[in-house]
Amino acid sequence: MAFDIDMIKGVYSQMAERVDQARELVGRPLTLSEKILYSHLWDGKSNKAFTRGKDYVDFAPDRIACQDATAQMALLQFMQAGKPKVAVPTTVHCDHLIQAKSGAVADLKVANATSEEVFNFLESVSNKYGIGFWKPGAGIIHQVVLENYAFPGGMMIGTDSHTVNAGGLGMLAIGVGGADAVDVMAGMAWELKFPKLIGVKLTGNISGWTSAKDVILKVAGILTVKGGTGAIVEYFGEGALNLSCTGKGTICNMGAEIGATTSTFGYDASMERYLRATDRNDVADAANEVKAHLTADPEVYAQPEKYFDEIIEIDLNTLKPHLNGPFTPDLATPVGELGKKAKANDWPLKVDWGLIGSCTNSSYEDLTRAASIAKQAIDKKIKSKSDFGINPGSEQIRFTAERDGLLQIFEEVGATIFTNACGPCIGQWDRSDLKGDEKNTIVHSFNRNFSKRADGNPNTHAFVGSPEMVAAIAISGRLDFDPMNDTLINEDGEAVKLDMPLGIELPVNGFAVEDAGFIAPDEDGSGVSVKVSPTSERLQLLESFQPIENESLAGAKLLIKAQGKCTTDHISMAGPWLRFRGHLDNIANNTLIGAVNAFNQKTNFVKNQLTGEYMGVPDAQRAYKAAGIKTIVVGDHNYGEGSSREHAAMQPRHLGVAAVLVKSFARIHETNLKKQGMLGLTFVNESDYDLIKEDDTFNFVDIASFKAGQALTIEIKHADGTAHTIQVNHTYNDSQIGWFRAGSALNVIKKENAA
Ligand code: MIC
Ligand code: SF4
Repeated sequence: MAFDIDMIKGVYSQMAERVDQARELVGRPLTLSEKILYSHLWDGKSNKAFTRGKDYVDFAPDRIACQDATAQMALLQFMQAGKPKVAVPTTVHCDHLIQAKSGAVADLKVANATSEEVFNFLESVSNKYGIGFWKPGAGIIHQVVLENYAFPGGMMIGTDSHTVNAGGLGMLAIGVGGADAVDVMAGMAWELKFPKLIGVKLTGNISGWTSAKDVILKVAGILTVKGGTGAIVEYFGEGALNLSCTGKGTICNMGAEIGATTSTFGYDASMERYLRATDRNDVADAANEVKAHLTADPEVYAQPEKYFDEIIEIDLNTLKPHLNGPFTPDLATPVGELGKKAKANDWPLKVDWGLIGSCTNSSYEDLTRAASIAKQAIDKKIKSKSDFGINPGSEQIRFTAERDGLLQIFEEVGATIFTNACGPCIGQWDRSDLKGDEKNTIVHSFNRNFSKRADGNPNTHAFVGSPEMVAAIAISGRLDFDPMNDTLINEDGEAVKLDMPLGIELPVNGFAVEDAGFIAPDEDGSGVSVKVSPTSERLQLLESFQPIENESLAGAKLLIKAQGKCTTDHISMAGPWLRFRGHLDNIANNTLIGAVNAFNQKTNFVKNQLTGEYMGVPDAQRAYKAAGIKTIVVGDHNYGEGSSREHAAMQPRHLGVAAVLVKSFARIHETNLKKQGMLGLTFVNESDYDLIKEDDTFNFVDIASFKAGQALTIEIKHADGTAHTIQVNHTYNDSQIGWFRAGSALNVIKKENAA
């Protein structure tokens, strides 16, 4: 039986009425995305047809998922909200804090010891507030959610950008910062700008070496890392029907890499099969009863150009396998063409590691397809030239894969089976084959490949591909290997070719597991005490942020002008810093250390305007803070791309940064800044970015009349006595301006609860 089946049935029981009403209001057939959005309005019934990309709308998500690295801050905030229990079903998953080193058993033991305090904290807070707890080793949040909680037509938010994975099961699942999750946990509405809609029509059929992963690698190449911003991507067409449910999950998962709010697919037979295979006949039966509402109206897919803001068509018959990278997930290259490109760009051709796993590609089907390649290597006597690492997506997948002999195949080619956790995907990887920062190449089936992400080495060139392609490339040891055309020399000196991969969608003998790793909360958790040691270096209770007063903004200094890509990994690095995710002051010591200073092209080396000295960004910022001077951060396009981590907003806020002024923002990060009571601003004229000099001081001329829909004016004073006055845009609505005035959104909740 499924978790929370009554909640799911409740959603379905209202769906018909709400969808019909919305259709009438909008006056035309509806896309699936619109059906889910309109059936999850906070006010219940809709009374207005919303304008996409413009109207802020209050929604009522059905559930929340958090992972250990973001849950700490989310729950520390929730603890301040003064509520006895979470208002909607919520789960916490321990997956980010487990380092991959020697193998699952040993690594898990080490993680349980080193992060004991954090895991205990999360378990006890979960128990106290009625939150389901998935312990370390249970699996990666998004696979566990897909296996247990996702349901067609539902709406979920999660404190992780890849929450969107659940679109594979026909949900609208959206990544948010912890403060957004706290609103919903506290029984309040969740606000989102009504998204634009991108339709992706899939024609033909996937076959051979091409896989679901290649669909999203291709889409990423078309839309780039910011092309999906503010939009939901809805996939449809005969090609969609022929993809497995977990394959759809892979496609939706990596929608985070194009900045999309989320991605989804209409309910179909593949989803029904998956629900039944994961012991949720009850959900499948309930979904079947409201089937028509769990996909778009037929007119929409017949003439998509009339209903979507943008249409992309991909012919799966001709789609080639891709490898994307290095350093950005949208640099898409068909496999056969990569050798030339690598040589031209001086990317190392020798591949040192192949890593299979991550929330994106760690399903049973993924493991079978990759294993079918590994098995050929054994049978055809090809010795793997690279090291191999595997992270299964969940204990259920791992247990089943072991029973079915898949893990043994990987081990036979020399792979290390790591814990069912994020591992190298989030820099939790003790990589021992490199001495220093050598230039090298790795291939993986993850979603992100930003600089330093997997191993902290800026010279590691990481390429993203499907698990089976990763297996083939790793076995060959060469980035320019094309398994569809090239041969490999085996141990007998013969030239042999790899046959195309074969996968098994769902285990023939069903899934099995002994201990899935779930701990249900107490019915009444009021007696549970949550302790945070005042001397802990891992956890710190939060103090309310003080509002940023208008006067304090006069004479604000430039902290850093960041150049080029500035993702949340650059603003608040993961890897070794994950250990401080529950301690704001300690993690603030990594603030913006990865951002490139536009004035000297160095990282973590900025001028402290008070002394003229160059120093690390956090050090300079702490000096401004001590002097009571507010600062601003200037950035390029898509600032804050990547993760949902609100640390990227809370740390600068904690250290006294008042405003972030950029060419454009990634959605989640912009909201996170607003939630924490900061100013997130964009240049009206992008070229004004070039006006900013190293010694600049800023005056927020008209901040006293900060209003929705009205640009602000900033005076930039240069050291030579000259000045410029520029206009900056913002997207704050009235209640978000209220957060700024109160110091944070949480301060507003606290005030309301106290009243
Ligand atoms: C990621 O993939 O970058 C993470 C780590 O899962 C993040 C969340 C985090 O920073 O904890 C995400 O994608 O939101
Ligand atoms: Fe974990 Fe990587 Fe997925 Fe983020 S993208 S949830 S780090 S597996």
